[in-house]
Amino acid sequence: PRTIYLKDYQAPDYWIDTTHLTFDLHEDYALVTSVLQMRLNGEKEFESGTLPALTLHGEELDLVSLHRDGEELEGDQYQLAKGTLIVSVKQPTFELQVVTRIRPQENTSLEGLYKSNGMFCTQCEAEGFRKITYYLDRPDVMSVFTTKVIASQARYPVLLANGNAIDKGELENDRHYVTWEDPFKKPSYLFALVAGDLECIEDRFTTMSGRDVTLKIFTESHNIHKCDHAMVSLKKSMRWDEEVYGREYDLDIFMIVAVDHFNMGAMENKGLNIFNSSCVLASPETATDATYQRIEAIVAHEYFHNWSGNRVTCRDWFQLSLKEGFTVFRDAEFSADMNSRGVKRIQDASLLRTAQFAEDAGPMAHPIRPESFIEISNFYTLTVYEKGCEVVRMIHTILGAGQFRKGTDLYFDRHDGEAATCEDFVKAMEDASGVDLTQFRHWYSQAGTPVMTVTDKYDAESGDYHLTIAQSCPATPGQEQKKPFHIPVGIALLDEQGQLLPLNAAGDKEQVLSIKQSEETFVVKGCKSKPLPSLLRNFSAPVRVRYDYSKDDLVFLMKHDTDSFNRWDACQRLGVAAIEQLVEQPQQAVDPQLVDAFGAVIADAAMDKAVKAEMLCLPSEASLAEQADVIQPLAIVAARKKVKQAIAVAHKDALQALYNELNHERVYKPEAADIAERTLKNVCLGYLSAVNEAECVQLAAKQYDDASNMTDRRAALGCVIDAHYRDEALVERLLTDFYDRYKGNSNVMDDWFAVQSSSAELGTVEKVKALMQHDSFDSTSPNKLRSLIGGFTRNMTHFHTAGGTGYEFLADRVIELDKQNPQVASRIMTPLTRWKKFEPVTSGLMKNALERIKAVHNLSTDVYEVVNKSL
Ligand code: HT7
Ligand code: ZN
Repeated sequence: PRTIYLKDYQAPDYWIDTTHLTFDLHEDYALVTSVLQMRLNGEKEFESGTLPALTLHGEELDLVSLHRDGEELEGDQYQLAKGTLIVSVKQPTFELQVVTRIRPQENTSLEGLYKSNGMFCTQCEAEGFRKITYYLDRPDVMSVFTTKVIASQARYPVLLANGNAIDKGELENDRHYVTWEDPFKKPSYLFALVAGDLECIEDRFTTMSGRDVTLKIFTESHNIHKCDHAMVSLKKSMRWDEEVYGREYDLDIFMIVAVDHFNMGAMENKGLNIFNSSCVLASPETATDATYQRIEAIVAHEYFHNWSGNRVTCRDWFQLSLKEGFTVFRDAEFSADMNSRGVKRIQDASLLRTAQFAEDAGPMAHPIRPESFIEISNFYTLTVYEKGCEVVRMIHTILGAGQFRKGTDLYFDRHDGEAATCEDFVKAMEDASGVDLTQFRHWYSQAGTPVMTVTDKYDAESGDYHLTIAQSCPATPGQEQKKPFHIPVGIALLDEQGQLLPLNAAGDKEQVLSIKQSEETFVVKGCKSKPLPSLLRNFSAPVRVRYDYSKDDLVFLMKHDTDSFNRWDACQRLGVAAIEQLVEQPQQAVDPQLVDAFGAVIADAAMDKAVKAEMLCLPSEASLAEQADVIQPLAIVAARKKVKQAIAVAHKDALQALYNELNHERVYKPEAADIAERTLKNVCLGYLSAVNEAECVQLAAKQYDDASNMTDRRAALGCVIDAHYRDEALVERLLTDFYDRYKGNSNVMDDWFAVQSSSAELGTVEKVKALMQHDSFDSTSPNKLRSLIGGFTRNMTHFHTAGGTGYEFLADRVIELDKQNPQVASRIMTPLTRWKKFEPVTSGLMKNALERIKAVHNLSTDVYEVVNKSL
């Protein structure tokens, strides 16, 4: 496999002004006719008098015929080489007609045109369009598309593609057609087609300039009652993008289609978003609060791409974070405005610190704008998306909201209808604000998580307080030395009463420092006693902070800090310290200071319930593993469990009282205040089920039986499964009951598999193997694979079980799956790539599993890249 480098980027030799596609869909094949108006790229220099050959991308295609300006081409005028069709050219502008035959029914990779539950659908990002027809399948080639879809009327009454429907009619043999025209130029990765027996809900939206837009959400008829939340979310997103970014929708119709077999969450195809059904469908009985919020966020994300991604797209795939990082930032701000801002920040920072920091410290570490790749699908990463979002957020913090908005306006105006780069985005920000972002650009080119080491000194005589911030960044593959970053660091100082001190002559009590040197000192005058610093407030930069907080300091911050992120972070630090202590010395007692501090949080009636629920969650096993120098999986599980049990036993009465207070019946609404109450109630239930008493597990069972919504039922099921007091008959009863209730609902069944495979109590490798044989398991469904196999890889107890059987099992699945769906195979093996961080015996077993994968012939580029970079 070939490595592709950013530095080698070259503009294309030809443009495609218009693309006319005709899809003739049949049960065992599809015929695709593509008519392209081609034009030489006049801005490039070619040897005088010659026209370069046209090299089109194409994979897994049967070429049926090829015409240039109406003339059928013979074998000496074109060449089929691996992955390309090379055509000789006679004129600078010409028409090319290509007819290909493809087999969507046999397409298990879910890239290109494929079938899911009997319907045809497409996934073209990043390089799937080349599995449909020969094309310049690169994002800088933008074309105006017209698409005619022909299929059986009885089997596929609904025929959709991008843009507006301009023609439809009936044909012989019960066939019909619809023609769609998308007036906006777009790259091939935004192409979409759907043909199926679908129903839709319909609504309307009036844009800020008064245009009327039709909104439709399509799904199989049995799910039609589960689309309302997605529709409400869509309308909220459309209004928000007008109000916050001044961006208006541009077509007459916006459609969403839910499909069951999908490699990722959703796809922003122009005017025709295709969604994993798990990211659209919700009803109170079948979806949890978390699912409701996820749907709202993903609907918004894909809708926001209409500007950040579609109207302004990416020049090449190295610029992926240009659209993804920016759009994640947009959807995060939207969710913060719709729900609890503080909690959204905690959740996002927590994901970043747990999973993205791990990626940045692993063998696949890359900058948000990678410099090379073998397989672009491997670079749809937490780094490109979530760290990319943090980089945009830092620009927002440095510029301020007003200047940032001027920057985005300029960016959209300047590059509308173009394929842009990350550099274009930063330049627009600079030009609009006058702020120099020269040094800030290192965030785009350097990988790794910077470490900020903070020390301080107080001079009682002068009242001067010195805060020194030093930064460094660990080496990452291919990048030994790093230049200092421009880091915005939010700070405040707390006095002995917990009040915020003025930081400067203007009396500001909070400030964002712009740290640019390897070491900088910041002085605050007039402090009557040594203040306590609150650092990196609101998680103002994606860095690790090292400051020697005592436990008393952390307890103080938990109580007094006005920044909810830092209150939560203090709680996490205290939890990490207590658990790490037990990892090293398992016989020791649980830190009583931690137990008391958690008791104070439980008792704090004034605290925001949503934040309180977050604060009461101990650091996850994954986050503890990320922070460990050497991961000892079973010791982490045992230590965390011991701490949870100690808190639960010490505060059982208070937890029970809080649970009772919150446990009242009401009509289900996925609104912030209600979600906060349910979350906190279920956190209490989680602690209570860590108490080794029958009445505690009975309480969870009662909640399960009485539940009127999925949030409460699912939480209770998890509590019973992992309860300290073991009642295996009850576990069995509830798992069977859950199955019987929801077996007709594929998305809920995903969770039924995940709750078992990820359980420390149930999820043995034997159990997972048995579940793979279950009637409801479908090995062609990425959702099922992610639930069952992915759930198992997150199961620290059994995945890392002695002897390495968990690793062997995963290696077998990766090898098997690679032939069927390389994208899912390569993602699912991620946990093995972290082998170097584990204690030696475990590490060796993980490495063996990777070596076994590496030895397989004909690996996909996806798995090849990950396995080779990991070893
Ligand atoms: N832009 C979309 C990316 C995506 C994707 C990438 C590779 C393979 C399958 C895929 N499905 C969707 C999703 C997004 O970020 O909005
Ligand atoms: Zn996206």
